[in-house]
Amino acid sequence: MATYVVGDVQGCYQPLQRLLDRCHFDPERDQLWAVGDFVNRGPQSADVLRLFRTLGASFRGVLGNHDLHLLAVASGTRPMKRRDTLQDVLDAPDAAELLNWLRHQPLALYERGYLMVHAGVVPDWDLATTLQCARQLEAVVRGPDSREYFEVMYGDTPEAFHESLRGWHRLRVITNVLTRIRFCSADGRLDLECKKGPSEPPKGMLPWFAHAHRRTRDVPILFGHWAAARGDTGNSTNVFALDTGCVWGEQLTALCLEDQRLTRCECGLLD
Ligand SMILES: [Mn+2]
Repeated sequence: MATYVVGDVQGCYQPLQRLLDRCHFDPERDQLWAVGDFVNRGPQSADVLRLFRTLGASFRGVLGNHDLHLLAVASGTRPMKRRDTLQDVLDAPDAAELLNWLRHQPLALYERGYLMVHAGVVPDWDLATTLQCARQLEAVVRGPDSREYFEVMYGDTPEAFHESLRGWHRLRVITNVLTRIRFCSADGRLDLECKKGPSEPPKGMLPWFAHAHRRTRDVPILFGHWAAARGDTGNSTNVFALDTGCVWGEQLTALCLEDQRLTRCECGLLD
């Protein structure tokens, strides 16, 4: 039995298939985990969702910012953006099943000693706080108030999480931490603008995983979202950056948890 954790697939169904072939992935025996952003920008979002859903108990995944965006668009609260490639999901004969499956995926997962999130965590969050915050957001995404939430989900404020935050503000900053963070300050202020690599932080900021006092530093963390990191977290250990820019013409990465080996597959969308 092996567990393969893949980076941001973003609708790149064919590279995903090639990667799984290369790993000799067997759904009867192995598990596939995905760090979020299953959909968008790539050509076959519906096929990716269908594959993941079909895997049933052999699949674990967390939602990314593009997955939440798809749910917002599908709920009718947000228009499609110019570069979105989500129409194949909305037009799919099984759209309702795919979207219902998607909205029941978690925002953070702790399993077999690994924490999996799409983007990251702030220094002040320990494992319990991270999971608690994720559960609060999941309840809303799955619940009767989800359309109301999707209307207020977008935005970069509040710039930091505080335990005293309530309501939509609290949920929005939780969303931004779990699905959008790259750089933050030591006291947890988010920079949601800079998309450069971890070695080029804005002034007063560090990559979220590089803060020395980060409360999750003893928990191995699997994450995606940061294509410019190219899988490289510098001197930071115990963090696994799995987005290697497949949808941008680079590579899709799978980490095997049992032997820590990386398998990569060229994007090759054009072949
Ligand atoms: Mn992302």
